[in-house]
Amino acid sequence: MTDQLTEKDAKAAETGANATRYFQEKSKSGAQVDPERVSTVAGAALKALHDVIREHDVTYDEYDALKSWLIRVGEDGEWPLFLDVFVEHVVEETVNKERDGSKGSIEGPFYVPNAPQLGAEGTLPMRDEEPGTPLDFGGTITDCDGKALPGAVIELWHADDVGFYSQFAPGLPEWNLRGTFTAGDDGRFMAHTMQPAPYQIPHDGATGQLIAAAGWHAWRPAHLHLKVAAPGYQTITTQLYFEGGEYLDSDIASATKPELILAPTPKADGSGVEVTYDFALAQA
Ligand code: MBD
Ligand code: FE
Repeated sequence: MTDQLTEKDAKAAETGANATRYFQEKSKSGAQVDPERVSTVAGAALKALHDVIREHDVTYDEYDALKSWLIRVGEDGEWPLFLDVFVEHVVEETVNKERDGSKGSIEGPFYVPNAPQLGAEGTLPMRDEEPGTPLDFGGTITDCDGKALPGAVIELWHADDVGFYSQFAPGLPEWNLRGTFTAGDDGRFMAHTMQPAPYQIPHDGATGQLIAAAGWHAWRPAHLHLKVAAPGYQTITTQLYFEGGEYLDSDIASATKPELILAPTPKADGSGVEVTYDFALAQA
C-alpha cells in the first residue's frame, strides 16, 4: 500500500500474525483428515481452479501475480483472516444446514477460549473510558421445546468502538470486551457492554491488497460474537448484528442472516440501549 500508515493501520498489521499464533495454539493436536477425503475434496478444489483458469483465459502474468500474493498471505500471517472472511461462511452453512434451533454464523479469527467468568449477569471487562453506547444484552437459553437450560455457558466477544479485538490488536488490556456467562436457574443471562461499531478488517496486508486490487471494500457490519453451549446439546457459534446498521447487505465476510439482527431500544433511564435474544439449542 502506498498510503501512509495511520496508527490504526499499523496496529492492524500485527493482527494477522496474532490470529495465526492463536490458531496454531488451538489446533496443536492437528485435525486428522481421512486420506480418501483428501483425495476427493482436494481433487475437486483443484479441478474447480482449473475450470476457472480455462473459462477466464488466465495469463502467465496473472498466474505469477497469484503466486506472489499467496506467498504474501503466509508472510503476513493472514491465512486465518483470509479463510475466515472468504471461505468459512460456506463451511458454517454446510455443517449446520440441518441443525434445529438458533442460527449460527462464522467464528472468525478472533475467538479466545476461557474469557473471565461473569456469572449470570455481569459487565464485560473494559477500560474506564471505554468509548461507545452502553448496551444491555440479555436472553434466555432453552432447548428446542422451550425448556430453560440452567448452567448453559454463553461466551461473548466483540471489537471496541474503533474495531480492535483484545489479544490481537496491541494496546488493549487482556480480555477487554470478552466474557463468559452462565445461565441462571431460569436459563437467563444478562451482559452489560458497549455497542460495537462497524468493523473494517485489517487491510494493510495481503488480504487488504486483494480487496483494494479488486475494488471491493473491507467492512463488516457491527457485530457481537457468541458461543452458547450446554452439556448434551450442540454448541452454537454465531454473531448478532444491529438493525439499520451499515454493511448489513455487503458484509465482506458474507456472515449475516436475517434471523441474527437485533433491534435495541433506548433504556428508560437514558443510559444506553437494551435488547434481548433467546437461544434454542439442538440436542447433540
Ligand atoms: C472479524 O471481526 C470477523 O468477525 C471476521 C469473521 C473476520 C475478520 C474479522
Ligand atoms: Fe468479528
